[in-house]
Amino acid sequence: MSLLTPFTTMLDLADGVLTPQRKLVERTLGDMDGMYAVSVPESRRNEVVYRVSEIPVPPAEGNLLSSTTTIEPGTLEGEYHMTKGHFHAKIDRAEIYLTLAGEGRLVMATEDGEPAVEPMGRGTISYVPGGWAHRSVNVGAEPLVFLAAFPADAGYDYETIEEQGFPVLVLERNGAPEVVPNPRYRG
Ligand code: S6P
Ligand code: ZN
Repeated sequence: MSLLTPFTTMLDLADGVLTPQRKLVERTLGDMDGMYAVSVPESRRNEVVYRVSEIPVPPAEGNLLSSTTTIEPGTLEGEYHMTKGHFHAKIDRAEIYLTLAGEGRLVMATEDGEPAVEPMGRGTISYVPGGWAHRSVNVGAEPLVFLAAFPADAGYDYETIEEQGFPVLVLERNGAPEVVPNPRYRG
């Protein structure tokens, strides 16, 4: 068995920035066209919705991947800023989120379309069991920042969510978040 060398990363608890920064993915509203209830207007396509900083390790069974996600506050016509959401390609792989800053909702769904919504806030540890697709939604006025840890061989299945959506949406109604059925869900 070849061993990895131990290493340390610094995390800024307020904004999720990792030092050294190894792998950074930025998602704009344009990257997410088709995932919101309304289509993304040309004027907002370049707006960054969230950033994911990963601490890469080889995707072998037994290794642990970790990453921070920072979702900017805001909505697209009342639908809060959110991540794309995914099942894990190895669908039984679970995951833990530790929220560091901000206020959010963790929207989950099984392949059968059963939804679950859990609160995210500074200090919450969210457990995403295997078999549940997951999407994080920033419902606050500040960036939502969380640390994720999951098996390195989990992988990503984005296609299912791109095709079906989630069974529920989180919308801003009278200034507060409300979870409503997704009329466009195709599960
Ligand atoms: C990975 C974990 C998170 C997300 C990140 C962005 O398993 O769930 O690191 O990748 O929050 O979400 P998404 O859906 O764009 O990958
Ligand atoms: Zn995941």
